[in-house]
This record gives sequence, C-alpha cells and structure tokens, in this order.
Amino acid sequence: MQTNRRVLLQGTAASLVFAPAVMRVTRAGAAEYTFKMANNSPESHPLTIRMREAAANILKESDGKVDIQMFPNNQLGSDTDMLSQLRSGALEFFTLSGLILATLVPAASINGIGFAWSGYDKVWPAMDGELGAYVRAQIAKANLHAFEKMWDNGFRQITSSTRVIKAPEDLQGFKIRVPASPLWTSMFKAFDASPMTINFAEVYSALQTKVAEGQENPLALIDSAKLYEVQKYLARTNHMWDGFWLLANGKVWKSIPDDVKALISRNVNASAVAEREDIAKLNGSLESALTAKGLTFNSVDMGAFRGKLQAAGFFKEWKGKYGNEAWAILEKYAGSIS
Ligand code: X2X
Repeated sequence: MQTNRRVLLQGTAASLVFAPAVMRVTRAGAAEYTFKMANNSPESHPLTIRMREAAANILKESDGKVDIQMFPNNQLGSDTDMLSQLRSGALEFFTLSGLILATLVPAASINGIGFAWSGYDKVWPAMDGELGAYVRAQIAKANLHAFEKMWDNGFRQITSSTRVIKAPEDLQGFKIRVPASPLWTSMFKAFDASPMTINFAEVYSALQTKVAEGQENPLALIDSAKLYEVQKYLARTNHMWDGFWLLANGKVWKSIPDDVKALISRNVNASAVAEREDIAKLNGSLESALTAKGLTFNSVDMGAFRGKLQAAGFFKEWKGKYGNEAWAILEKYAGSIS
C-alpha cells in the first residue's frame, strides 16, 4: 500500500512538473501557430466574410494547429497603422489596397491608373498573370509576401453630399476624400478637385461633419460602410479599378514550414476567387439597393473625364514614374493607355 501510494504521489508530482511541455505536445487541437489577420472593411463586406472563411478552413484542415484570428473593420487601427504593424511583425496578415501599398512599393499602384480597364475580363487575367507577378516581385523586395490571388475592391464611383458630378468641370474645387496614396492625390488634382488624404477608418465621420464633401469607393464598400447615410449623389464614373493584396510579414512567412505555407496559400487563394464572385453579384444588385437607401445615381461620359486627365498630362507623368517595362505589361492586358 505504502509503496503504491508513494509511486502514485511521485507520478503526480512528475506530471505536474512536466505538465506544460506535455500539454503543448499532446493537447488535442492545440494551436502550433497563432496569427492575426486584419483589414479595413466592415463585417458584412465580402472581403471580411471570405477572409473569415479562409481562416476557418485553415483551422479545420490543420486540425486546429494553424489558428488565424481575424480583426476586421480597422479594429487594429487605420491602414497606415496596420501597414506599420505588418512590417514590424506585430501583425502577420493584412489586406491592403495596392494603391496604398504604393507608399512603400511604388509599382503597386499601377492597376489604379485612371480609366485603364474596360472591365473585369481585362483586370483578372492581368492581376493573375504578368502584371500581378511583376507587382508581387516588387512587394517581395520590401520583405512582404503577397499571395497569388488578389481580392476585389472594385471599380470606384464618386459620391457627394453637395453636388451632382456629371462632367469633369463639376469636380473643380470639390473637397474629396482620397486614400493615402500619391496616385489618388495626383489624379484628383488633375481634375482640379481639392483632394484630402484620410484613412478609411475616418471616412464616415469626415463626410458626416462635412470636412469632405465627397469620396470615391466601389458600391460594395459604399453600402457596407453605410456611406449612403452621409452622401446624396453617386456618379457612375468607374474611374479606377482597385484591389486588395493579402500580405504576410516576410520574416514570419519564411519561418513557416512548406506544408503549412501550402495549406494557407491554397485556402486564402480559393477564398479570394470566391470573394471576386461575391462582388460581381453585388454589382448587379447594389444600384437599386442604394437608390432605395436614398442615393441618387447618375451616369457620366467617361471619355470626357479621361480626356481631362490626358490634357493634364496625367498618363504621361505616371508612365514616366512606373517606367516603360511596367507600362508595357499594363498595356499588354488593358490595351493602349494615353
Ligand atoms: O480607403 C478606401 O477607400 C478603400 C476602403 O477603398 C481602400 O482600402 C482603398
């Protein structure tokens, strides 16, 4: 009896001493990798819904070993803040507009050149093909990993609380919020507007307080961020196409074993492609939904807007900045731009 008891006690003591290590190895479903993933978009936006889907599938397929926690809607700060966190490693995964990423990787805004794209049938072959590969190679040089499939933000439309925008002249002196990116500021200066740089986290309040008269975004964001509550008019300008790169901190990404890398890549790329389809579907229904919520839509002569940019030397200036090689890849997919 005594011996048994002593053995039992020893056993208990031993298991207490070693408990933490034993638990880490054997506890069923314990995560081996815990990461944060963030974005600037509302819960109901397809970007957030599909990023959550990817994280859930990764958790399931890895038997709980790869646990990616999602922080949408600027919970971790503005795009500018999150980009710093991503670079320092405080944040591991983050979706960012290529145009904003251009503050760090200048080539990354190239898809946002005004009126470059006639439609998605040109955009996706470019971003899934050589143009995307070119940009991703530049991103890698900044020690960030960009996943292969870009996520859709969309073709951007101008909204306003003060005036109807029908012709380029209507933009004269227009106080328009633009994201933090030289390309956006340059483009709206070329329209003789008064662009002001504001992160998306502050857009609703900037419009509500009339610090800005207007802004420009794709329909899905105008709807999910409820910008229709603080805007009256929407001009169907389709003036640029914008997408999100899902980025990983480069050092963290390199430290992950290949099989885990493959599992993460496969799932985020599949969810990105599904997200593109979600946005395509929404584009078909959102004009009537937003009209019902109080926005008045008007169409524009896109040629007139494009002509204004041309006359201001916008295309020539940006071709010079990106260089002939990058511009040629853009034109290979988009057609001639000048
Ligand atoms: O900041 C914006 O307007 C947004 C949400 O479209 C981007 O991320 C570029």
